[in-house]
Amino acid sequence: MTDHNWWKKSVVYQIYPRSFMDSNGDGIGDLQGIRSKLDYLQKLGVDVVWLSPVYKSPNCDNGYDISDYRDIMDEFGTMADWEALISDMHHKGIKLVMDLVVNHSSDEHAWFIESRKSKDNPKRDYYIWRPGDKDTPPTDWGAMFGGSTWKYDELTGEYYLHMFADKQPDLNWENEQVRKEVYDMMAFWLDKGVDGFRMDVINMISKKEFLAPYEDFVNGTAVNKPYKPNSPRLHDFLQEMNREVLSKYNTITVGECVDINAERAQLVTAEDRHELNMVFQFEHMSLDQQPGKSKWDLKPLDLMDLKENLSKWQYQLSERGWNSLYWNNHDQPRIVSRFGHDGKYRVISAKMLGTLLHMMKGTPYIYQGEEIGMTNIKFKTVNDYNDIETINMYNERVGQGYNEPDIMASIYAKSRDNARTPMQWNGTDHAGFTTGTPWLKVNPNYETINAEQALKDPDSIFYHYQKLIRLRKELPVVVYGQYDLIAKEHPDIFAYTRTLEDTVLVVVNNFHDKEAVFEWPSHISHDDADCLISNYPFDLKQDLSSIKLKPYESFVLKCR
Ligand code: TEU
Ligand code: CA
Repeated sequence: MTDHNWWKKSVVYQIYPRSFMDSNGDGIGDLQGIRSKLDYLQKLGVDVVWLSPVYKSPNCDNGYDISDYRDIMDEFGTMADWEALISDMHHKGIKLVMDLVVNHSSDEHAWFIESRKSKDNPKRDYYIWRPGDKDTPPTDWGAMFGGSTWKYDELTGEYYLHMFADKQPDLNWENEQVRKEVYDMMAFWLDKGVDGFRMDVINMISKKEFLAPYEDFVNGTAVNKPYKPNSPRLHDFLQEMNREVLSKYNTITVGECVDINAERAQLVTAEDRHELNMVFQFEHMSLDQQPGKSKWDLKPLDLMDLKENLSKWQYQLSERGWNSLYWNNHDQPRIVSRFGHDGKYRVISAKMLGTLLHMMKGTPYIYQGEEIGMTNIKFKTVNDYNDIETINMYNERVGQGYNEPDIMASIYAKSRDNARTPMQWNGTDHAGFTTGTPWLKVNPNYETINAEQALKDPDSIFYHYQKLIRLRKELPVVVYGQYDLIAKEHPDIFAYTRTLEDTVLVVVNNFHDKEAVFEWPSHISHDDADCLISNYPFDLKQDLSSIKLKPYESFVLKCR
């Protein structure tokens, strides 16, 4: 019988292909490189790989600007390489999720090249065009990578909408033909064997509510509203996509949703609504920024905020809907540098963070290098950075008179390139990532932090993650158990229970670099407690009613 809920029991590993493994010495990771590392992924035990975009792209945003949705980027290889990759993966029992980037395309996509040509081009309406004079954009909306969301195109004297870079024009989802093109393209990949999609900023696709119709601009009566993601029409589009494509295949789907709250996420992921399996949401990723400001405006994390936030999502999606669990992706800084300790307690704190996340209810995602505790990067000058968001912010803030050290401090904490330095495979030149010159410099700590070293050390973060993945497979309570926050008021400890029938897991994490005392909850018996995983040797014979925790100590006890 086909198991349609396999994605609830799965662990996903994200690969950012440009930085994973280079097979031909041009300094850029590629498909054959990934193929050569499948044994490594199998050893870790992950079920699914999510591959960031590998389609044809001029790379203004490293593949998130697609110029042909049905072909492979030359730098990454050929369609034959891709076919060999998916075939090898399937033989090893690993599923493949592709990135679906359909809020926008590249301005070099054939559709946009046509759309630009004239106001009556058949593809004009594939994108969002509005009249306006050269100095006054149609709305005052700001783009995610700085500046206005509107770019004036001399050719026809109109503006097109781009929520991200100006080389990423937004597709017009109100156009039925556009939606059909997208669904056909999805079927093309599903028929080639892909097992699902991660959908880039999928909750931004609907703009109708906020943007006056074209005619009103022409008549001079246009009234726009401030743009917000999550328009109600999102659900219509997702249900249509499900009906037209997804329901015909056995897939895993995860929608990247910026600024979504738990109530709306529940609507997107409730099984009876037939939209998506889960969303990738960002609330916990904004707890270390100043409220109302941008991610570059730093603020230390307060553990109480994190406990409250992650618990809210656990409770809200406990019965209806499903969570994804993550600390990292290609847009976020490295978690051990961010919420852990990347000096003396690097290994211990990375294990603690892994346990804290993987014992929760939901589908965990591991981002390449997280399993060996890779850290943030500090390049000396902005010239060593590649990321468009980082560079645009730098220029904008220099223009606004910020001082250089403050800007660099923001970059060190939050630049997306923290996640994008090449994967550290071994202690040889360029971390064994390439024999050439890497497209982005390798983190100099590769001599001590690398996969080869991790595989040799039975106490490594790698084997800790391997064990966390195995526990999920062995114990239904990890997949299905009810979540409850305990030690709620403790300022240093993040602890919770997972309960399924008569099994209770007690998950205890000291989040800080000092000792703390965990008082055992009186409603749970620890008489036959068994330790499933820990980051220091755990003594079961000690008095469990009050446990003294070392810095970043973490353990999971199974009780009944
Ligand atoms: O990211 C969505 C997004 O909103 C990002 O701008 C995110 O908020 C930011 O990177 C955090 O600093 C997705 C992709 O994951 C990202 O890589 C792309 O650049 C973006 O969409 C446009 O496709
Ligand atoms: Ca290469």
